[in-house]
Amino acid sequence: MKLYDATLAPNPRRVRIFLAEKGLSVPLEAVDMRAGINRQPEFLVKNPMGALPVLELDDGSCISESLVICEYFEDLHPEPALIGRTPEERALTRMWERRMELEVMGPLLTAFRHGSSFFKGRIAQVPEMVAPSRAAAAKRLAWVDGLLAERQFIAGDRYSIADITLFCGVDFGGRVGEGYDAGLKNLTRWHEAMKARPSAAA
Ligand SMILES: N[C@@H](CCC(=O)N[C@@H](CS)C(=O)NCC(=O)O)C(=O)O
Repeated sequence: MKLYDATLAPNPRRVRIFLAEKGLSVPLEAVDMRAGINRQPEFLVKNPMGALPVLELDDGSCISESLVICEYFEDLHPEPALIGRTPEERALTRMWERRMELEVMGPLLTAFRHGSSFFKGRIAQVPEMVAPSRAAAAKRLAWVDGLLAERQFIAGDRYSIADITLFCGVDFGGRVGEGYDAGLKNLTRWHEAMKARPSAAA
């Protein structure tokens, strides 16, 4: 088994942090996104989307989509539960994870993709998408800040994959000029707590 990885990219980091929280270690193979190795025919056989991460199993089959890879490891190693122990816990965690991925990380990464020089020539950039995507991310982050006034973690009172997804999104945003409003005190407190976890080094 090995995980095709890219150190600075937020989606592969979701899986690395998930593994670290589980106490698991999987061999990593770095893929040079800048050189476009993930878009070469050899890589597209592993993931036709040309995206990272990809988990290659010993029989050669390949699993992509960060969330699905994490679900696979939760199935193999249920403890500590990062998705949930009961159907209800799992449903609620997945609901929050999807919200963090689709409603927060999504617009944040869209703003980055359409505004950054890294993506110049890699995608058809539409500069007009930057401002509304940024505004959408900011609105959602203000909402999350309000939620975090009354709870310690995104899905409630236990750390979960929803925290991992949001953490990878906002941490990456901060590194690429898409940071959030410093006035969001609850979000800042939560972010500092996430950074302090040993898994944040992954
Ligand atoms: N939905 C996918 C998204 C994967 C994705 O977009 N990965 C980015 C890195 S964060 C990527 O590989 N982009 C390829 C490129 O920009 O060439 C997942 O959750 O794994």
